[in-house]
Amino acid sequence: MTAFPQTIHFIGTNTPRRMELSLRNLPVEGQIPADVEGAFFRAVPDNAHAPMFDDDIALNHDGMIARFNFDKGAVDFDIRYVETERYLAEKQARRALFGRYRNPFTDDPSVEGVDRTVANTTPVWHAGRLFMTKEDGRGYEVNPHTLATVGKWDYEGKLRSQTFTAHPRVDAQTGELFFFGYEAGGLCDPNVAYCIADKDGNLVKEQWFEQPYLSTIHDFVITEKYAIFPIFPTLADLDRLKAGGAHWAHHQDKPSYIGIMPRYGDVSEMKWIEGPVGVSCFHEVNAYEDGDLVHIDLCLTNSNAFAFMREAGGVHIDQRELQGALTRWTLDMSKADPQIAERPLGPPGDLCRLADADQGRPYNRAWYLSMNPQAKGPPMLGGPVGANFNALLRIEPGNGRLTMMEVPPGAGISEPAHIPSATPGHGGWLVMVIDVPNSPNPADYSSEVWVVEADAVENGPVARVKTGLPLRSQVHGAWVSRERLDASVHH
Ligand code: V55
Ligand code: FE
Repeated sequence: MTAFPQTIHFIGTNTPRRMELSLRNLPVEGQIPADVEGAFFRAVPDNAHAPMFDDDIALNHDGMIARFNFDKGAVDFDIRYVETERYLAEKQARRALFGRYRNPFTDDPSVEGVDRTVANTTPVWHAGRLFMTKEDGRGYEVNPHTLATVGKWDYEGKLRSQTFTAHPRVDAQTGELFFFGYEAGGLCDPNVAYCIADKDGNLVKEQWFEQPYLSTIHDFVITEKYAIFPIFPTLADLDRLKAGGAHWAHHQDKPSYIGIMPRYGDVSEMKWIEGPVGVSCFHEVNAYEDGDLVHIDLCLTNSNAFAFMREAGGVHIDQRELQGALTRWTLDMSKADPQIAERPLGPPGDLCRLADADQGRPYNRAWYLSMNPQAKGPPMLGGPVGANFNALLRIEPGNGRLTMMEVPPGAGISEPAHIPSATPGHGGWLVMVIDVPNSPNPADYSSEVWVVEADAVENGPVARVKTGLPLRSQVHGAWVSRERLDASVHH
């Protein structure tokens, strides 16, 4: 077998593990709260084969679906590959056949026309079904009980878009799924599909619009009235792809934009508002209306957070020199020509989470990951950008109140999921994976799941679930309650 390269995409918590396994009754320290009853799903990129190119990146690795099943205080762990068309083709060949991240011109000719998506970004639950998503293709449906791949999901043949975002938004009050797909008509197509599925999972609306440039639209946000598409100047180029180059290059000299339209409206009503130059954001926290004002809270940086997207654009900023802030952009929609008013809300960071009930509505708490300025030693290597976060922050955006959870020296934190509590007035719980080093060897660590009181993160975990294994880094995760799992379409 060919060796894996020793770059930031393959070391530390990005060390290839390539193991499908099931473990029952993991050791638990502390007490799992009764509210924590259901499954924590994680999307884990972990390439089954050594890559065709040594400059391969973690975003290009085969998606695995992992599950921590919390069953009345006991915890079981399972992880399996999503059996995408690409995974199955390479499994049969026993080697990589797909080349660079989102560049089909670098593939082995034997797989021309085979779907390239790796379904490695976000587990999405809607209307009794679980999907593994990646923004360059359609979602793959996965059986939430067996983790077997059911197949590609196209809304019973109704979906026209060839892509489905890894960041759809569910309105908790209506149960609707709001989603989009960019490059909707195929590679480097400027069209974006904006879609709504009703609470029962029927596709009820799909409209296409053109974006001002060919940007990577990783996330979007809704309010009660609006659908909002913040876009940033990290752009695709077909000629660069044909020459074997990168899909994305960051343009430090180009503006960002916000596209905003009524969420039940027509795409012809879209307003494009120019924003600051050169900035980047992968994840919005939330948005909501306050009279005519629309607040959009986002994890903003002064350049793209991925080194390979900066370098492809000739932007040379060291990862540690990146600057940013949790930022609020406010629009006054009573104006004919609304402008962005910007103010910082909190320290820089990413992988923000919200209570499901707060989606698109006035809210005053969110969680995200950041770097602890007082941490001892360097961050744990690994994760999508090559270094893991080591602080969990809880913020009250309305008043700036900030609390922090620390981890053991050298440990890394993956994105948490929020679990509501059945007790009135209780703020619920967070679950997340913490990778704790065992030795100075960056591949030698043990992964744990911590359960933390959501409104008292500074107290640390109430329970620690020990896998005894070094698990590979996830991208995003999702919590699904027992009630929802019991009512799932597949059993
Ligand atoms: C991101 C992740 C992706 C991707 C594009 O977090 C952007 C950002 C895991 O895959 O393909
Ligand atoms: Fe994301």
